[in-house]
Amino acid sequence: MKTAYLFLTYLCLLTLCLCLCPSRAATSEAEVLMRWKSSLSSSASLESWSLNNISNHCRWIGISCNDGGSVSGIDLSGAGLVGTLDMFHFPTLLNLTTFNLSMNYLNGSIPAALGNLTSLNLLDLSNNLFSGAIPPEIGRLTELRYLSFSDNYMVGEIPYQIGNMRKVRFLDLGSNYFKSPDWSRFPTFPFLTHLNLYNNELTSEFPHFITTCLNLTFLDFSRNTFTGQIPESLFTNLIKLEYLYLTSNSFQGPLSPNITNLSKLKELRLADNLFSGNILDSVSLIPSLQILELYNNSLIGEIPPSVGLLTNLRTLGLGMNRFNSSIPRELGLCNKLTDLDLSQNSLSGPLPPSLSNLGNLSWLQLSGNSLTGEILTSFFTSWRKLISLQIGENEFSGKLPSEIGLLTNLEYLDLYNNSFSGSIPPEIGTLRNLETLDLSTNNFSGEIARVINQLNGSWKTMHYIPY
Ligand SMILES: *[C@@H]1O[C@H](CO)[C@@H](O)[C@H](O)[C@H]1NC(C)=O
Ligand SMILES: *[C@@H]1O[C@H](CO)[C@@H](O)[C@H](O)[C@H]1NC(C)=O
Ligand SMILES: *[C@@H]1O[C@H](CO)[C@@H](O)[C@H](O)[C@H]1NC(C)=O
Ligand SMILES: *[C@@H]1O[C@H](CO)[C@@H](O)[C@H](O)[C@H]1NC(C)=O
Ligand SMILES: *[C@@H]1O[C@H](CO)[C@@H](O)[C@H](O)[C@H]1NC(C)=O
Ligand SMILES: *[C@@H]1O[C@H](CO)[C@@H](O)[C@H](O)[C@H]1NC(C)=O
Ligand SMILES: *[C@@H]1O[C@H](CO)[C@@H](O)[C@H](O)[C@H]1NC(C)=O
Ligand SMILES: *[C@@H]1O[C@H](CO)[C@@H](O)[C@H](O)[C@H]1NC(C)=O
Ligand SMILES: *[C@@H]1O[C@H](CO)[C@@H](O)[C@H](O)[C@H]1NC(C)=O
Ligand SMILES: *[C@@H]1O[C@H](CO)[C@@H](O)[C@H](O)[C@H]1NC(C)=O
Ligand SMILES: CC(=O)N[C@H]1CO[C@H](CO)[C@@H](O)[C@@H]1O
Ligand SMILES: CC(=O)N[C@H]1CO[C@H](CO)[C@@H](O)[C@@H]1O
Repeated sequence: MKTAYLFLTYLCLLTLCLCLCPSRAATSEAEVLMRWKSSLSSSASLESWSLNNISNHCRWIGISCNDGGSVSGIDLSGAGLVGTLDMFHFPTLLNLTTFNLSMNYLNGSIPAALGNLTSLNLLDLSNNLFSGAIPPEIGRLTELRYLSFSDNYMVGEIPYQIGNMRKVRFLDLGSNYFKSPDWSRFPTFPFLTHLNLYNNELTSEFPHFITTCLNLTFLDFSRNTFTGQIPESLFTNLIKLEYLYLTSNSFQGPLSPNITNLSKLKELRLADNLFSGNILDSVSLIPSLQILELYNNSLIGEIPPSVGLLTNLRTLGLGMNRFNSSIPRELGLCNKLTDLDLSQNSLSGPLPPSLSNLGNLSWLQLSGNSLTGEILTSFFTSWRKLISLQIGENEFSGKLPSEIGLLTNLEYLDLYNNSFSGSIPPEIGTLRNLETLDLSTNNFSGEIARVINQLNGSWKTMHYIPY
């Protein structure tokens, strides 16, 4: 009954509109939007979308129109929508240039008819529950500048038809289950600046077409299973790169000294791969670097004095490699460092006194080396921001300065398996944020129990703090 009544109302409105409304096309746009709305199982935010208001649809929430009163933009990001795009009638909304449905709960697959929206500039379907593959019809969207499917449950090969989008600047397919296509069918994208393929199931060698996208500033391949060497042409061609993330893949081989040519790099993240050789001399000549993550590779040789040239560094992660020099005193010039990880290498010699210049350090991990000598009082008087000090499994010796009590932010303290001697400074007992403490396997003497008793409730002890 109710449905029939609604249908009649609908028909009357339609007839009325044919005579009264500004344009028939506009009305049918409103109708198809209404039809989509009614297919959604949750659309509370779309209250203004109503049949009573059909002539007013350019002022509905999330809708914008062109001068002719035709829908040109839909932005319903974060609108709490639950449902699918199955009932979205694309062929009626051909004036759409921007379409943002990010951060909803939309599921099902992306309809092939999306390819009808040939005027589309911006398509953001990120952070939904979409599944299925990218329809090859996507290749009809030749005006797209911005495309994101990131953070969905989409599968299949990335269709080579994406290559028709010659104007695309921003392309984000991150955090899905996409597989490698035949990359050789991909052309160059002359305008592409941002390419994100993070966290997919891509298994090929480094796709060649990337090194022809000369405008790239951001490239993220992290968390895939790419293999093989990085092509030389990446370093010689992509000289605008500012962010290069290849973390957690199976890339291998030595990196070319020509990496220096990437002179605008701010963040270089290559951790968890099989890279070999030593590139520190080369990357030291990129003064814009702020983040350098190389941990868990097979890098060898010296940490060269030239790292001191990297005065903008905030993060230096060299852990889990085979560096075998001493720590150069020039590292003390990198005084913006907040996170320094040299753990699990074969570094030897004492900590240079210049490290007391690193007053911004929050995380210092030197565990698992063969470092010797004493921890200087001047370190503790300057490392006031330290949250984590992990220097276990080395050969440090001497007394632990009582100034350790100045490290009031300290949460993790690992001195395990060194040769520290003398009494444990009672000041450790005043470190109220301390959660994890390991002083075991040292030559400490004195009333340890007294100190431990001063530690209050929140701490717990571990025998070994894994990397
Ligand atoms: C029609 O839409 C406008 C703009 O969103 C809104 O202010 C108005 O309250 C709506 N009227 C009805 C009857 O829903
Ligand atoms: C697109 O908008 C124009 C007005 O700018 C209008 O004349 C035309 O009918 C619209 N096209 C469609 C398919 O709605
Ligand atoms: C889509 O909307 C979200 C949330 O407002 C915003 O963060 C995102 O930048 C928008 N997408 C584009 C391409 O503008
Ligand atoms: C979409 O989600 C609904 C529940 O909200 C579920 O019933 C339906 O099966 C899902 N559809 C697909 C294609 O996953
Ligand atoms: C890079 O993009 C700009 C416009 O943003 C364009 O003018 C230029 O031709 C592009 N450069 C290359 C090498 O394609
Ligand atoms: C570095 O690039 C130059 C061209 O700029 C090239 O001649 C040279 O062979 C490259 N070096 C390596 C190690 O590939
Ligand atoms: C080191 O990297 C390899 C290769 O990506 C990975 O399989 C392994 O789990 C990583 N090891 C650790 C301890 O993270
Ligand atoms: C460090 O390792 C390199 C290469 O494995 C080796 O040639 C060199 O002698 C080692 N240096 C030291 C100080 O052990
Ligand atoms: C901490 O870093 C800032 C820049 O981020 C720098 O100006 C300052 O000198 C550093 N502090 C110390 C104690 O080195
Ligand atoms: C302590 O480290 C040394 C190497 O410096 C090692 O031989 C020894 O087994 C370690 N002791 C314990 C208890 O882990
Ligand atoms: C008008 C128009 O372009 N219609 C197309 C919409 O998309 C479907 C599916 O790709 C096509 O079959 C139509 O021709
Ligand atoms: C074009 C360019 O800057 N090329 C430089 C790349 O880096 C090497 C050093 O590895 C220089 O010799 C080139 O001049």
